[in-house]
Amino acid sequence: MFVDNVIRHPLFRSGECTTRFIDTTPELFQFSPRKDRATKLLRFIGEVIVNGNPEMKGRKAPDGVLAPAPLPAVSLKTPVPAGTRDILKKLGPKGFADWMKNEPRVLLTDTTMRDAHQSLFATRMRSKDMLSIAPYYARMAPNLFSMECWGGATFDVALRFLKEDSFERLAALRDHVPNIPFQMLLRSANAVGYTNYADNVVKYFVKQAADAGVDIFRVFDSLNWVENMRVAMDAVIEAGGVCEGTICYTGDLFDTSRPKYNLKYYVDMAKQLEKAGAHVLGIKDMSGVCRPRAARELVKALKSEIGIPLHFHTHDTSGIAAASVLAAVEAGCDAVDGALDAMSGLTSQPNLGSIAAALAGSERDPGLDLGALRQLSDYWEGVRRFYSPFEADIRSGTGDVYNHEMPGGQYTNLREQARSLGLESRWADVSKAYADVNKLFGDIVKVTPSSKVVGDMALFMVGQGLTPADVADPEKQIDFPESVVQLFRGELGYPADGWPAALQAKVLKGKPAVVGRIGDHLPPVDLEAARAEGEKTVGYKLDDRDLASYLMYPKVFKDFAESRKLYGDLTELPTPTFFYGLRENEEISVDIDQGKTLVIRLQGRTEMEDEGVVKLFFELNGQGRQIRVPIAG
Ligand code: 3PY
Ligand code: ZN
Repeated sequence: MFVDNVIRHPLFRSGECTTRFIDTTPELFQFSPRKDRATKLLRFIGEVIVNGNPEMKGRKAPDGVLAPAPLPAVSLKTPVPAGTRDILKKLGPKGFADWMKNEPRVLLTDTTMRDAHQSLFATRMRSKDMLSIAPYYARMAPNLFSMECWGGATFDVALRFLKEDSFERLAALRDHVPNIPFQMLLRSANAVGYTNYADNVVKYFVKQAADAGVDIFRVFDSLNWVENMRVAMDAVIEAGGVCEGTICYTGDLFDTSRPKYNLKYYVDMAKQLEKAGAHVLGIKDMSGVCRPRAARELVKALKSEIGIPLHFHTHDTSGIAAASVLAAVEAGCDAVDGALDAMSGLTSQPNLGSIAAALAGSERDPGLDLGALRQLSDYWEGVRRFYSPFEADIRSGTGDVYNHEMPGGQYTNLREQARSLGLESRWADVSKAYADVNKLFGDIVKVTPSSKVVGDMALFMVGQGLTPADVADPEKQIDFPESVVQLFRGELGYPADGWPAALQAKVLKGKPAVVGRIGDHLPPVDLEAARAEGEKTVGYKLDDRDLASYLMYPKVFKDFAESRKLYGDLTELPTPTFFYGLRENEEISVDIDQGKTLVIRLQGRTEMEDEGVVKLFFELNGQGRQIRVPIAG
């Protein structure tokens, strides 16, 4: 950069400069932000080429250069038509809920940008791949009920592993899609984290999410404890959002040996949620265990017992989830979730395009353009190839899900955790242990974060060779994982019937459990003090959204800020380059700052030079650039 400034300087060009030229020409040291960005990007790409993206450790990159995902043949000059969000804006949350109930068609949510990739490839989808297709959604699928595109694990993974700002993702998507409601998954008092936050932090976070573009908040509690949901639900209502108070479905309605999760359990909870102000009732079958018969009976019962519309969500881990969706639709469910075809099936949602086609022409025809859905799905098929190293090695649905009841969104992550502990070849044992832990814990709802604790314990048991009898044996000394101790202390709340007393005593080893809701014991966080502390940590001013991220994940946010300082904003890099680097002579273009494009080509490299450094030769917008990358030790 410095050399470029020298060469371009008029005095240097005139040949009239003296030996004092550098000392007397301070502007040589002023680098334009654009050039600085280019250097930072080259530094990142160089790092990936030489040392690999840390995310790829132990994974094999796809062979060959990956083709770009094909965009639909629709002009983006076409004006954005009015869509479902315009109805929401006009009617407000309550009127919108009434509208949902009165619609004869079934309304469809597309989960591709959140749950589908969370469940298929460990939440690794980058903003770039979402933002490229987003304006087409606005033009081609304005009648979608919503796009689930935020929350759940995406918040954390974006910051931690993709080095992206989740709020920036949301705001950019919002700019591209003004006409379809955005939906997020909110873990009540756990917000988008794995622990209970202070009530004022939850409220603050919800307000930022609503301001940045979330319209519909699917609020659930990982133990189905309505008391623990109220703060988040109130915050959503106060922020003007649609509050989808949600019951998490587990077990089997018709299994008389597990009467705990019977129809009455769900209807009672639904009534509590309606009373707590939910505009919509979510039925969240996170593991995909709600069989067609159960879906039909549940929807029928809820339809007759509560007055708010129903929204059904399931996963296709069993391979037959579409049957449950269709049963729910036939029983009168108002809205259902699916993932666009190329991102559906297995641990993801059932196939949205096929559901729409199956219902076309019926009285519940969702009214979507099937050709448009196909084109959007063609794009996703191309995108999915970018992420193949992150996919779990599963090829079919499995009835075993009815035994282990693992949430689809956890499946690939837990498999990943097992892999990192060297337990992947013992996956069958891990699944069996997961079911055993559920029984030991008293047959609980398993969804983030309670599911993570069950997963931690299952890995612990397999790793340590512990049987369920060992765990239950009061005489056998066990140092339980910290997350298990926290669970039994009541830090995530309580299941309706409490924890099994004997195991709780063994886990807590005499330590007291929290009485009541943990939020009642956590003092409010001084937000301005937290902002000051965060600013000191990262070395720059935090706006309200930064503060919300910092409050959720202080250490992750600090690491993210450091990555930004070193490499700049990486969002615009094509995904194959981000994960796999560039091959010799491969060329990419990266749009930075209002239509400014960098064309980057790798021309060549040296093998290792002295002191463990590799030199890379790039062409940047036609000019040669060298980057030296130390080989990581
Ligand atoms: C999440 O909380 O991330 C989930 O997807 C739960 O199903
Ligand atoms: Zn889900």
